[in-house]
Amino acid sequence: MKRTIDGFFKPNQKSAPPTEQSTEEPSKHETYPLSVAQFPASISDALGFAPATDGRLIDDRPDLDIVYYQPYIPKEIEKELFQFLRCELFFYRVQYNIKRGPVETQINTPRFTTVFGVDESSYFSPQGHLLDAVTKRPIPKDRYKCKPRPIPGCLDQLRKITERTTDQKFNFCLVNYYANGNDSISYHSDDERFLGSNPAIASFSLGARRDFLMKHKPPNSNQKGAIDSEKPLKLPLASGDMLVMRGPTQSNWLHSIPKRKGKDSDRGRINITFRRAMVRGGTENYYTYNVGSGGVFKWSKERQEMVAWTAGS
Ligand SMILES: O=C(O)CCC(=O)C(=O)O
Repeated sequence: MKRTIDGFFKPNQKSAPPTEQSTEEPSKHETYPLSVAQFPASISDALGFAPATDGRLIDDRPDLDIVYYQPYIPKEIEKELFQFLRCELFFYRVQYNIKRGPVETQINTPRFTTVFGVDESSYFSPQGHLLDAVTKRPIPKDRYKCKPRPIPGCLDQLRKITERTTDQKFNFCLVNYYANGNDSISYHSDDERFLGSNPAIASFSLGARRDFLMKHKPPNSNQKGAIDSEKPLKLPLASGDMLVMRGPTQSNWLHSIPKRKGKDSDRGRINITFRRAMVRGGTENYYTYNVGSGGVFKWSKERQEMVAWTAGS
């Protein structure tokens, strides 16, 4: 059913109606533990109206260049889109070890993560085969230690819309799921060399409102930490909002989603970022830290939480 513009401007619904199933084949791939459904027509059609508002430029601080859409996703589908992605995607709770001097510490990533895509040296054929970007032939078997995954159809639809809005090209989609206010991401910048200089990153928020804090890196320093005394810039990201961080932002600013108490802290939030990795190192890095080597988690409608998933469950 195609929606009309009149239908689209009907008053917002408080809660999402049950999602209709798409008639299109779900996305499947040998690297996926489960298939991923396509967007139902209700989401697909309304996405044609995105962005729902004009972006606001935030560039009033040194080295900051952000476009903030409040919202980007049409209000009519923001809840349904959140529920659809939480149900359809599979996630990981990644653990890894870091060595500080002689001491090895285990890091437990404090949120659920998943990732799709491959860097510029390769691409997926429509049949899902990884091909070399130059020769257009299957990649050598030893190109990657990880197993890159194609972006499933639903997220790829959002990627294409985002590319048109931002006039940028993206080959990676990272998804975070913050189950509640205890899940977080600490101050960091997405300034890895594999993203090239001045990378543009488009970042979507769905579900619970969470604060996005930003601090300028200490001037003339390679230090990772921010200046502690500085008051952070706070963007109260709401469901459907989208941020484009671009230009000198990543090389000069840190960002974080701190833990949250009180209002909205019992609700889940999805963050989707689209990025462009230029070289193989980016692919290895993203799969190591967003898929890892542990088990799969899937949303349970009965239990209303992410549960460990095993084949056949
Ligand atoms: O959840 C967010 O809005 C931020 C996510 C983020 O900073 C990241 O994935 O690098």
